[in-house]
Amino acid sequence: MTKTVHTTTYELLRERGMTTIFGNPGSNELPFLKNFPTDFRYVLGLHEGVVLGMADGYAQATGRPAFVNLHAAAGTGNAMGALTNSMSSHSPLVITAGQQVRSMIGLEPMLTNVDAVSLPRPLVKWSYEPASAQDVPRAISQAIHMAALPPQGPVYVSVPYDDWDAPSAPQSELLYSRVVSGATVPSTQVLDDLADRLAQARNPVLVLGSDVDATRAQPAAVKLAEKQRLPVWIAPSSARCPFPTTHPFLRGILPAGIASISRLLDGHDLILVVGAPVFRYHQFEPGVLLPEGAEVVHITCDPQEAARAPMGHAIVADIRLTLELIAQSASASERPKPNGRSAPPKAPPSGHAQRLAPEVVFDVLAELAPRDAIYINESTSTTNILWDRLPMEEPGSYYFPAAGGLGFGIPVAIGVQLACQDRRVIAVIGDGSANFSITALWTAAQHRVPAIFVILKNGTYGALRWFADTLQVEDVPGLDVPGIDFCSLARGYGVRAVTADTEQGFREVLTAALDQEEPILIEVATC
Ligand code: TZD
Ligand code: CA
Repeated sequence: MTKTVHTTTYELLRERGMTTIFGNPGSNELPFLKNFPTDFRYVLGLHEGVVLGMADGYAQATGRPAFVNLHAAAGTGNAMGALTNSMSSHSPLVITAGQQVRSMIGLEPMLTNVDAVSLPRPLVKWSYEPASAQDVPRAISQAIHMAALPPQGPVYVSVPYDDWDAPSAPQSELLYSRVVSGATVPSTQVLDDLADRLAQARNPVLVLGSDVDATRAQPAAVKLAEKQRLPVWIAPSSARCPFPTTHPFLRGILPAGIASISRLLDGHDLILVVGAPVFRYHQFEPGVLLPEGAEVVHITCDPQEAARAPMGHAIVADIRLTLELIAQSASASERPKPNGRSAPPKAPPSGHAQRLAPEVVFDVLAELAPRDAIYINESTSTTNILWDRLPMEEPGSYYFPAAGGLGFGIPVAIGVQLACQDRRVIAVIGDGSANFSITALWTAAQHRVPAIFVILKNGTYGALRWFADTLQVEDVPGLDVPGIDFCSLARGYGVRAVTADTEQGFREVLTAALDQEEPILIEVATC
């Protein structure tokens, strides 16, 4: 019997280990989802931003492509805010969307994805609508390889819904076991040249970014830093934790302004940036791009990152393999051991009653959470406090929205927790950010995903107040978010919820939460 496009596609996904589908269905997707195989799992998100966020967390935590199924143009549109982060974090996502039947697309009936291929651009690496039904399994196979090839990233395939019952192309099973490898290392000459520069540098420094964590290259980074006695900075706006935060050589996270970065890197003659853009700036701070006498060498998996940097030399290569080679061949340096950072200032006493200083929240987390806890950060005004205070030593311990798009925290925590069942996931989320994807709580409840959601409730868009100050703009409307009861919202979606407004209270609810195997939301009043 001839196989259908439907059967072949599910076999392909099964062979690829992609048996979890993150989605939100519509009429165009029902023919794909029919007779859903029992060895597959469908994770329903109630809004496509949530669907994409959950898949993003799952993809980042597993390092492998995650499968997403969205509803036509409307569902894709809802997912695109989250897609800004996925593109920047190099998250491997195979995003599919149902299209109207082929014979009607031109008539633009309801829920047509008009110009489907253009819609998700520029937030995907590759976008496609197969020219025939028979090409669908091959196109999905191409999408999986495109997502996984360096630099990893999201891809998009639009599939007309009458394609699924069509017979598949002969020998489609040849797709199942294809191996497409893309990891490359620099030539020996490039590596030797870099080793020489490092050995000869008077005062080199290492700046590490998210892709060091994404490729599990921390051990190589630690080995290189220790052998060459390099002080280490975490790259500005880093979306993952590339180096143990308790390591004595760590200086901290670089700020995201041109002038501040140059000030902090002043005095270094060689700045080796690995696994990050040069640089991911945020606030506009005019100044010199590079301190006097400094040279940048940039190792990245992303040709666009390499090409668009305004300074330095770049090497496009696999981050882990390259770092391992450099660490292996590096000589043991006689330079003095670098100074790390000093202990963070003591947490300020909680001023007025019933509100905690954010420092206290992070100190309590640092003390009570398991050492290998995974943190999701979407509390925008407390990011530096987090980096100062949380011990993060294991790979895959930290996730932050790489392009700054909010709505990340709750769904990404769920996706990461689904991927890492033996570690505790703790999401620290601002009371502004939480609303962009609050419906994700429902999925956490339905799948009993035991993530802990800590909502820092200061009643305002704190980061924007800081920005308003920096930009010297006054009387801006729309910066406060009073009157939201997160415990009621959580309970409405089926998630247990408690409040904490004293340090002791927070200790107690966190201890209890860490004992539970179900999701919980903790609303903490902060100043
Ligand atoms: N919308 C989206 C999708 N992404 C954004 N980044 C913003 C709006 C703008 N924005 C920021 O960049 S930070 C922020 C907003 C609204 C405030 C977040 O408030 P919060 O955290 O309560 O989550 P803080 O700690 O009070 O800043
Ligand atoms: Ca807030």
